[in-house]
Formats: sequence, C-alpha cells, structure tokens
Amino acid sequence: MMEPAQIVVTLVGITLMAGVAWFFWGSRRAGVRASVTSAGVQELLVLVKGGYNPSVIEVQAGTPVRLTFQREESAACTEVVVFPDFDRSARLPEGERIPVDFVPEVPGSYAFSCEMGMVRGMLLVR
Ligand SMILES: [Cu+2]
Repeated sequence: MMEPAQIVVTLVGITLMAGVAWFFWGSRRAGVRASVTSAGVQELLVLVKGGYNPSVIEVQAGTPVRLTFQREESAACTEVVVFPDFDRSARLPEGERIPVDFVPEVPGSYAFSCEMGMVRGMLLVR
C-alpha cells in the first residue's frame, strides 16, 4: 500500500516524464507551421546549413505555399532542393533567398531533400 506522499511523488514523476516525452517527440512531430500572409499565402523561411531549419514544416491543404530557402553554406550537397511530389526544384545560390511555390491539395507527409536525397526535410500537409 502506498503512502499519500509516495502517490504524489509518483504522479509528479509521471507528469514530468510525459512532459519530457512530449517535448522531445510530440513537439518535433508537429513541425513548424507556416504563417499566412495578407495575400493568403502560407510563407516560411527555411535556412539551409548542414540541413534544413526547420526540417519539419506544417501547412494547410488547399492554400498556396511559399517556402523561401536561404542557403548559408557553400557545400555543393545542398545546392538544389527538390520537392518530388509537387514537381518542384530550385537552385539555391549561397546567401540568396529563393522562393519555392506550390499548392498542396492532399493532406499527407511529403519529403523534400537535396538532389541526392542526403539532406532531408518533411512537409506535413494537414
Ligand atoms: Cu546532397
């Protein structure tokens, strides 16, 4: 039989563990949501440096998306970004802001990557 104090400590422990689990897995799975501009476009700036930041991006289906890529490295690997499911790709000259526009119609998870698929990101369409 547990003492009331033990029960409280146990419950606090469980709550803390759940909070830590949510922080590390739950929040990451949710991704960074693109913000809608007055023009009705879901826009987000994505920095490219050893990876995509943010690498998980959340958008709403049926609304135009503009992801602006800014590449901050000279490594050839990330010179091109490809969205195979949306038939889009773009060259990313170092230091320039390059927009990639498309309209996601169907909810789902869509990968994007560098040309060789080594550096990856995920677009979550809700
Ligand atoms: Cu690459």
